[in-house]
Amino acid sequence: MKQGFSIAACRAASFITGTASGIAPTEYLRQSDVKHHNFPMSLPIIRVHFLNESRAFRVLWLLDQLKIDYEIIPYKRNDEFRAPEDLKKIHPLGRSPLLEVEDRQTGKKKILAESGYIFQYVLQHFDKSGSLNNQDPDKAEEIQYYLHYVEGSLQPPLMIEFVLSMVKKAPIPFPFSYFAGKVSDKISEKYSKGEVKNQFDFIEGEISKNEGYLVGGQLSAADILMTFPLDIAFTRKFADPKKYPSIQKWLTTMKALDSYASSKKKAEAVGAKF
Ligand SMILES: N[C@@H](CCC(=O)N[C@@H](CS)C(=O)NCC(=O)O)C(=O)O
Repeated sequence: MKQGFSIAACRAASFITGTASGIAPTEYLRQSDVKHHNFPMSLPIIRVHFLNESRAFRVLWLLDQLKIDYEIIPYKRNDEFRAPEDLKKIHPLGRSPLLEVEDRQTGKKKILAESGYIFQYVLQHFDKSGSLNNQDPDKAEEIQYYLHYVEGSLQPPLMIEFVLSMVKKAPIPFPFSYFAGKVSDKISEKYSKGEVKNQFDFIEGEISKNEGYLVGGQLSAADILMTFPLDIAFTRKFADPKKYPSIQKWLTTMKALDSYASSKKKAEAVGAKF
């Protein structure tokens, strides 16, 4: 079991680092730069392996905000709300988002996993003008921090709340359903509910002191990455929007971006639900 895991992990690492692909992404330019300057180089083909009703949406949104062309490869969740096995053919962990980057000249491909890493990669290689970064180095570091924070600290208690809510809805016969509900409430009360509050209080404070955005009073990649978990936490009632006016206002600002609407439209065109 342990060995199986480490083999999978090694395979995953080789997928992710995949420098053998021969792609030199640092040399790519934005499509607009390419058109404008008539450079012979072109952007790679970018495909987003997109699981329905998932955090993968924010990768589409990021690419749209940067005006980068991409293809969507859609996957539907199964009856257990899990990803289909097909996704494991792309990456051993079978999670979404996955970003496929194909060199137009050589046809070589690399697969990138992990939302924060995908964001970091896209920003580094395709946001040459730094439109979603910050000129101030300290602020740029804060953006990097959020790329780790979102999955490392914010998502875990939300995930626990989600799993506990599933336990409460599960078709378990009485009286087991009653005890399962009690245990779920206890875990939520002792850990995840308080931890969600802790995280939301922190984010509320950051947005209110940063003039309506997460970093430096302006839109950055951190905002696009963080929108999904905060929005879904309100929708699933893991946090009360009334207690977090700055987050609520920020969500409205974020959803008013043209790139939000255009990426959503592209996802809906391939059958995505939100
Ligand atoms: N930390 C990973 C998490 C990826 C992940 O768990 N994605 C979910 C979608 S929201 C998924 O693929 N779930 C499928 C499953 O659990 O079967 C990331 O940020 O990319």
